[in-house]
Amino acid sequence: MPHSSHSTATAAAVLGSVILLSALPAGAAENPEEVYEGAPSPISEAKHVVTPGAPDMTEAEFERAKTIYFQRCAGCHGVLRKGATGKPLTPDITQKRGTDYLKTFITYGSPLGMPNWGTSGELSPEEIDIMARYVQHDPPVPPEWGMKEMKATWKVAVAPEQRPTSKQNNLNLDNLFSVTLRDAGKVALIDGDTKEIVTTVKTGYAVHISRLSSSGRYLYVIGRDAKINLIDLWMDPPTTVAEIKVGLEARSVETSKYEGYEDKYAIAGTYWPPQFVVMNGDTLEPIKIVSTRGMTVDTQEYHPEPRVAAIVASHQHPEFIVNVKETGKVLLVNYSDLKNLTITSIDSARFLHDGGWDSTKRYFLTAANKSNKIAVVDSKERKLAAMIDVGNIPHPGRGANFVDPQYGPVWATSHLGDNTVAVIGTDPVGHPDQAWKVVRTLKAQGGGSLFIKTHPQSKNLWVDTPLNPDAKVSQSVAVFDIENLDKGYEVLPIAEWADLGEGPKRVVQPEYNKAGDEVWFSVWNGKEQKSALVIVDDKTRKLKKVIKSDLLVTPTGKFNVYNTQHDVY
Ligand code: DHE
Repeated sequence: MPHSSHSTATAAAVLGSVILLSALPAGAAENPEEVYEGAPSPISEAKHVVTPGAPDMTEAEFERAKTIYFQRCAGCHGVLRKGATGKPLTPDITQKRGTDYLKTFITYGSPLGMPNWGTSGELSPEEIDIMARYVQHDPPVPPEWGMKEMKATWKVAVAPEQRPTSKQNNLNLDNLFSVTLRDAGKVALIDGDTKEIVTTVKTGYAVHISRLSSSGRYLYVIGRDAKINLIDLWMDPPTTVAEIKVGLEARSVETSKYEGYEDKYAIAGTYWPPQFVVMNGDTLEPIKIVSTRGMTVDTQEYHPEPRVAAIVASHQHPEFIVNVKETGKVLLVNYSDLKNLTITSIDSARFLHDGGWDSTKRYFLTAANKSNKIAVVDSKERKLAAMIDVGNIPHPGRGANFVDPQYGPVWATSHLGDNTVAVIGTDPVGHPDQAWKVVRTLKAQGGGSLFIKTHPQSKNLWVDTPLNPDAKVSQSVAVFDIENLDKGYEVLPIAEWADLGEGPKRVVQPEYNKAGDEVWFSVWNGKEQKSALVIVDDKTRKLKKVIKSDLLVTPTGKFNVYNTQHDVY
């Protein structure tokens, strides 16, 4: 066995699995601040640290490593490197491994998911050397971000009383799509009827998700840098009316949907600092900040960095349902009395990530990804309904609800770590024997799946695989016939249809239009390369339209207004 592969295998065995999620398309190595001239990233505000026993680094090398770590590594390993989807990388572990060993590991990656940063060309040998030394030092701790910092970044560009009292544009808002233009620090609003780009709106860097207010008037967009834009869809064109930076790194935003609280509150969860904040829905004024630091569900040890992952709004109570990744707790945050706040804390398992509602919107199904489980929260009774064993690293996005011809109402997730789709019964009344059990396991194209989707009007179940190492698989999508699930899947060559030339061209995140007769895919290429959106006719599975434009830089998530507003998936 050649020396390098031997070292890689050993390194993988010791450091274990790390997930490829933070791997970006080639060309995505830019400093976020070059792209988005917003507030500095947490790492640039964290101090230079020198740790006994760790190899020397110049201040310039340390700065460079901080930036790389934050862009490429923190998503999986955590800012404090305590580990989550990726293994812990604290000096007590890394110093024992030593620089050469760590360099090999970073260069070649691991079969279990650590990207091959060296052999893929994404990091140079010099950068790998810097990173191998950097992780042997204590992690620099970024500053906290409290009410004072939030208020200092909070701007209301158009006060609620100055906003229009009726819709000023001719858009069919129900079928508008908010599309993340990841590396451009923007979203594109695309008319789902004409397929025209209506406008682009400058946002935070690498927007993660868009969500709608209960009425559908306001669009909330959150960047990885924790900047939120509140966009008024009634204006012509839709425009940012308020913004705030709620922390240094974030992934989730949601709005109050319970009767009587429509459009009243918004909530955002942050990765750093580990906390969430409840804001006024129409101004983003921060009202209440709650830390998530605390004990883990299993070993009941203190965790200094429990990051906020997915958040959904309850339809049963005036509550936000907040996934806390590292402690494995689901928090039901009751917003009916923010001064005397009630939070129900439900123990599930580590590390909570994404999830969505069952078709009745009573049960929230969410991935505890490194436990290979789906937790089911009964939002009505405010308790855990079930913990279900599924495949390797479930990653549902919001999941897919449909009626299985044999087992009745089900919800499905695909997986990052294997090629399976777990189909789970969700009807405890009509199908009690199947409820909260995996009723079928489908085999799709491969591992590296992030999102799965169907629509109540559709008979298709779409499974993407953007992080599969085989380009043929990452550039195509699998589609199952819901009425004939045993028949296997058809593969559609989405990236080939986009006809873009060079690049990774990952096909990511199926999203339906309002009618449920079209499904949209992003063909996510490098920042300097051409990307596109590909629209497929859902009935015929034939290409309907390719949207190409110089404006479409690195499109990833797409959020149809109606479907997002009403939790249709
Ligand atoms: Fe995501 C959803 C976190 C990498 C695109 N992503 C989510 C959610 C979380 C999350 C917590 C659920 C939010 C909610 O519902 O409230 N994502 C993370 C990470 O921590 C991670 C693993 C690593 C990182 O460094 O960010 C990560 N995500 C990615 C990507 O690489 C993707 C493909 C492109 C990107 O922007 O970085 C990506 N994530 C998305 C999208 C959604 C999402 C499109 C919403 C899907 C949906 O249909 O709801």
